[in-house]
Amino acid sequence: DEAFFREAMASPAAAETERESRRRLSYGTAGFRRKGSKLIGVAFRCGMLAAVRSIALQGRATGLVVTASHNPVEDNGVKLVDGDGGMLHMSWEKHAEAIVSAQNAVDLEQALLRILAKEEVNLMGGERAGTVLLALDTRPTGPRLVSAAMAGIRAAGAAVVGSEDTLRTTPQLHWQVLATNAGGPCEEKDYYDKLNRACSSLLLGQDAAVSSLVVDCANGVGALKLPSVLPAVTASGTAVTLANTGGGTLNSLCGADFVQKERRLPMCVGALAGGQLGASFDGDADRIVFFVGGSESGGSDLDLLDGDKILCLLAGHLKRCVEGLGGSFGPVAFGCIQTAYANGSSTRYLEQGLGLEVVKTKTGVKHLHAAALAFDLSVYFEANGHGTMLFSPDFLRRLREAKGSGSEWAGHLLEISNVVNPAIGDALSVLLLVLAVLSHEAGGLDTWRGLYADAPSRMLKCVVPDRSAIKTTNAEQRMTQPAALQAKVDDLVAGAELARAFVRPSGTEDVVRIYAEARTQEQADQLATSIEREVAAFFS
Ligand code: G16
Repeated sequence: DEAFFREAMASPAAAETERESRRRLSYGTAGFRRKGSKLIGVAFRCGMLAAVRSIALQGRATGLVVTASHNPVEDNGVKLVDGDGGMLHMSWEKHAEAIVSAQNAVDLEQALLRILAKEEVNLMGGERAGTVLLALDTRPTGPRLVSAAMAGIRAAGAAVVGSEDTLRTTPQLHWQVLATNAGGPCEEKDYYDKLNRACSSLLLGQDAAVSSLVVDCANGVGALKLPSVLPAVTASGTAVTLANTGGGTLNSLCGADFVQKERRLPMCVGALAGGQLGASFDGDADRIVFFVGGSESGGSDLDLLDGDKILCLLAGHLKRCVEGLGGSFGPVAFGCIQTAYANGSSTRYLEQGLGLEVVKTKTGVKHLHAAALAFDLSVYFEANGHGTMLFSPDFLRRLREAKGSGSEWAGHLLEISNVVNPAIGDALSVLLLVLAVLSHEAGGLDTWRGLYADAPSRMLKCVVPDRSAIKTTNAEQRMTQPAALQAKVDDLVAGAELARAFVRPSGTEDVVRIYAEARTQEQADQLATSIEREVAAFFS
């Protein structure tokens, strides 16, 4: 399609595309990430691909979000949202890498032609009516990247919904794509209405689980959006204070990633008095962790309620609801999905304490989400606080029938499903879910904190010249390459008590991640540090 390529190459972003994308980038755990100033060409090309994907889906909307989530403020990223509201289908990731790595206009044209042929997309046919929804977080490089993405979308002949001002949390954009294609209400206001209605009905007549809550917004976009979902929470008696609302640096000494990895209170959140609950979002509000106690200077007094603890709270409540449905409801396939980072105690609690099925996948919500789809009802969480629950369409239909026949448990589960973001992990939705579930669970916050004691663990990261030298297997729990490094890890693990450890390349940062668990914190720290030394030595 000559006209299409002329238009693409004539756009202002196209020239930069050629200069910027010399290096081979991989699509990674959650899209392309690097310094925001080096992403113009990537954004332009991803705009094109999002448009082509929408056209390939016969005009169903797709999405493109400009964010680097938990990464530092100077980074940025481009993440594509597929027609079902989830992450870009994995079979298209290689297409994204092919067009981003093309070295010049001719390569780009050929890469696009190959994608069009492979996916049998005819841009000259009657199927040109693609639509791409856009969003960005609060990073300073965001608006320029959105402009480039818009040029790419238009060059590929699709319509753009959104602009350089469309600040949204990443999960809001995922939800909007899903809702648009479902043909229902799909504006930002509709997202708030849905959450608020369901949350207020879940909290109606309940005593608030906590009287006050401090939310660390990581100086990100969540700070702008959180107040819109708080009416039911505050009406139920929980006073909510927002911290790190934009005055400081994004994700710096604050946010979910900082709190989970460092186990320290985020800045601007002083020691929490009398068991008061805190929560931290990450920069684009797709992750949340909770905490009690602690001090900004660190220390062992921070009680972290991470993604694993959230999963256990929600799974326990859902299990009781399913039991409440009774035998006449019929069997319910109920599963929990975790990654290798899940604390061993949480997996034991789910399997042995609750008797639930646990599936382990590779890191990245796209993998957890895919595994969760196999169940009628499922909850997936990464330890870092990224997760949600899924209700299959057939299970929802059965719940509606049961509610029609008077089942209060079915009605309650349906209300829960309305607070859930079915597209992706969502900090706003999970915050409401946790508060609602706590208010329904005997013992509330104290019981939640005491569900299990975390096995001592330590996570470290090591900067290496080429993280792609590491290849893994078995949900990333073992390295297939370099085999010699895995052998060293095996030896070190064998030398510690109740230990396990793994090494994997990050999909979002230029680092290798190391995770170790052992009987004592000292042993876990030592094990992680020894492995870090081996990794550094291997790459030196
Ligand atoms: C992204 C993914 C998460 C993943 C995280 C860390 O999070 O969406 O599923 O756990 O990266 O990935 P890695 O260890 O490969 O760097 P976010 O919040 O940055 O989008």
